[in-house]
Amino acid sequence: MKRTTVTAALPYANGPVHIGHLAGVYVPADIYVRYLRLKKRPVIFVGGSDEHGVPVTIRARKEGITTQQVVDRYHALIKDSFSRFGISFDIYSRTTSATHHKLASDFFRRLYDNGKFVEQESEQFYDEQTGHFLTDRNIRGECPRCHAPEAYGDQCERCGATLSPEELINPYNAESGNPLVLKSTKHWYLPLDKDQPWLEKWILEEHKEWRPNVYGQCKSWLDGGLRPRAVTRDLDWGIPVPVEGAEGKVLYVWFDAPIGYISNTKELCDAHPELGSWETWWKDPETRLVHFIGKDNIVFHCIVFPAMLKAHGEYILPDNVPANEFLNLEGNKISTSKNYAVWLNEYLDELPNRQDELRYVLTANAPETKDNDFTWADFQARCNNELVAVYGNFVNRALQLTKKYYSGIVPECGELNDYDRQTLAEFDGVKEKLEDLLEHFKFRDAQKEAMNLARIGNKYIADCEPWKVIKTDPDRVRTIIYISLQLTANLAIAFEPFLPFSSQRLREMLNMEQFSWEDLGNTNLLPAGKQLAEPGLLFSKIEDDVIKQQTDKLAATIKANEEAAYQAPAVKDTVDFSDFEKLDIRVGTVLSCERVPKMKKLLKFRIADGLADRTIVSGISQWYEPEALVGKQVLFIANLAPRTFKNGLVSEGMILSAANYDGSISVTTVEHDVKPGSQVC
Ligand code: B3M
Ligand code: ZN
Repeated sequence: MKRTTVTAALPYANGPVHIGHLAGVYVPADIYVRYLRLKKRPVIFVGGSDEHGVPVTIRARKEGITTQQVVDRYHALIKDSFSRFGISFDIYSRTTSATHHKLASDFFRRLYDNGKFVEQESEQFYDEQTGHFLTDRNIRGECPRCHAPEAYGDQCERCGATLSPEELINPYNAESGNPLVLKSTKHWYLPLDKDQPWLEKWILEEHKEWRPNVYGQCKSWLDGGLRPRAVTRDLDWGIPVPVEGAEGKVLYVWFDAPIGYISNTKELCDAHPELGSWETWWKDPETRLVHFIGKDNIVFHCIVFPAMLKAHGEYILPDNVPANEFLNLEGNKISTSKNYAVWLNEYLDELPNRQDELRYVLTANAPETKDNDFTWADFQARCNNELVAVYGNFVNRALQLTKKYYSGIVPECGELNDYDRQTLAEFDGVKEKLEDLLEHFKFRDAQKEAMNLARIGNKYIADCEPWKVIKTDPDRVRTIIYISLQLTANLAIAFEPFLPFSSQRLREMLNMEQFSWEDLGNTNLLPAGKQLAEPGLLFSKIEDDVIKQQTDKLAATIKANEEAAYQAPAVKDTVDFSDFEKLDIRVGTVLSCERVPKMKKLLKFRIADGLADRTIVSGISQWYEPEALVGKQVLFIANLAPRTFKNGLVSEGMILSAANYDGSISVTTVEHDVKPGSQVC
C-alpha cells in the first residue's frame, strides 16, 4: 500500500492564523489525512511554522521586540490554536530548529558542491550608515508616477503603481531614514531556465489531473519562460549561507521553508521509530507526496521546490498540489497586516466548543475552484439550518425516542416496508461515492454528500412520525427507530473526517467506541439489545448577538484602518493675502434649522448675523438632526454671491464645515460665544 506524505504550508510566524489559512490549507489537509488514516493507509501529516524571511522581521520592528521573540510568540500561539481546532498534525515544528538549520544548510551545500547554482553579482540598494542591504519593502522614496513622498520599493500605495526600487526618486531606508546607494553584491541563483524542459513535460504532460487553477498557473509560468532565481539574500535573519565568502548572507526564505517539510519529517521519525526512516517518506518512489497550499504558493511548490529536489537528486517529486483559491471576508480581502481577519485563536475563545461549526462552514464554502466569501450571516445560517435543523435534529430525535420508548436500548427490527428499503438503499453506494470525492480532493462535494445522508435520515423520521404511530402500531415504531439508529451510526462515520469533534460525541452517545470506515453503508451497525448512552445535543443554535459581536468587530477594524490610512489632501496653490482678505468670514448664531421638503440633503438655516438675519442652505442633513444645531455659533462666508436652488430657495452665504476622512461632516464653531456678525481675522 502506498505511503503518503502530506504537508500543509508552513505559516509565517508573524501573526496568528486566520480563517483564510484554514479554508485554503489546513481544513482540507486535515480532512484528507483523517480519511487516509480511516482507510488505514500509511500517512504522515507534517506542519510547522515558517520563522525566517522578511515578514517576521517587519513584525518585530512594528512591535518593538526581537525577531526571536516574535517567532517564539506566534509559533506557540499557532501551534496551540491548531491543536485546539483539531488539525491533527503528526508534527508541528519550526524552521528555527537545529535539525532544520542543519538539513537546509546541507541541502544548499550539496547543490553548491554539485555545481547546481550560478553565481551572479548585482547592484542592490545599501545603507552605508547601518551597513545593510535592503529588501524592496524596506526601501521607500518618491513615487515616479504620482510623486507621493513615501512609496515602497515594490509598490506605491497612493497610486497603486507596481514599482521596482531603482525607479524611486531619492530612495531611503524606511527604517533609519538614511539615503541609499547602489552597491554590488554576490548571490547564488537556481537556473530554472535549464529546468524548463523537464518541468514542462512533468507538469503539462504528466500531471494533467492537477486542479485546473494549479495546472493553469504552472502553464502560464512556463509559457512565460522560467528565469534564474536568487536563493540567497543579504539579511541578518535566517540560515547562514554555508559557503566561504558569504558572510552576512542567508538562504532565501523560500529556499529553506519547503525543506522544513523534510526537516520536520526527520524530527518526527527520529522520535517515532515505528514510522521507519524519515528517508522512506521522502525518497522512496512508492511514497506519494501531497502539498496542501494556498494559490499564492503555487509557483514555489510546483516549480521551484521540485527543481530543488531534482537538483539534489535523491528526492521524490510531489504527486499532487491541491492548492485552493482565496477566501474573502464579508466581501473584503483578508489581511494580516491590516488586522482584518477572523483569527483562529480569537474564534476558539469567543465561540468555545464550536470547532466543527467553523470546519463545516469553511468546507461548505471552500474556495476550491474560485475565490469565495465568508460572511457571518452565512455562518449562522449554515449552522442553524443545516447542522442544527438537519443533522442535529435527526440524531436528537432518534436518540430521544429510543430513550423514551425503549430505555435507550436498540429495538428489534421488524418487517421492512418499501419506504424503509428505499431509504436504506440510499446508503448503499455512499462509501464509494465519498471515497471517490475525497481521493480527488473534492472536499466540498464530499461533505455535501455526508450532509445529504443526514437529510435523508431527517426526512425519514419526519415522514414516519413514530411519535404518532406509537399509539396505533408500536411494532412499526421499533423498525423505524432501529433504522434511524443505523443511519445515525453511519453519519458518525461519514462525518468523521470533516467534523471529528461531533463524530466523537455522537459515537459516545451510541456507545460505539469501535468503528471502522469500512462499515460505512452497513445498515446493521448497532445490534438490537445494545444499550446506548445518555443522549445530548450534537449542535446548538448560534444566536444573533454572537453574530453581531463578530460583525461589529470587523466594522471597527475597517474604521480604524480607514482612519490610520487617511492622508490629508495636498495643499492648494498659494493665494496672496489681498485675495484672502476679499473673503468675509463671520460668526452667526443659528436661530432655526429645518429640513427642506423634497431635497433630502439640505438643511435650511436662519442665521443671526448682527445685521439683518439671513437664510443659508447647506447640504449636511445626513450628519445632523436640525434641532441639534439651533443656538450654535457657526462660521459662514458672508459675501458669497447668493445661490438659488431649483425650488426657488435662495442661500445667502455658506456655512463652513470640515470634511472628515470618512466623508462625514463637522460644522465649525467658535470657542467662546461672540457677538453675531463678528469677523474672522
Ligand atoms: N510561509 C508563505 C505563506 O504563508 C509561506 C509558506 C511556506 S510553505 C513552505 O503564504
Ligand atoms: Zn504613486
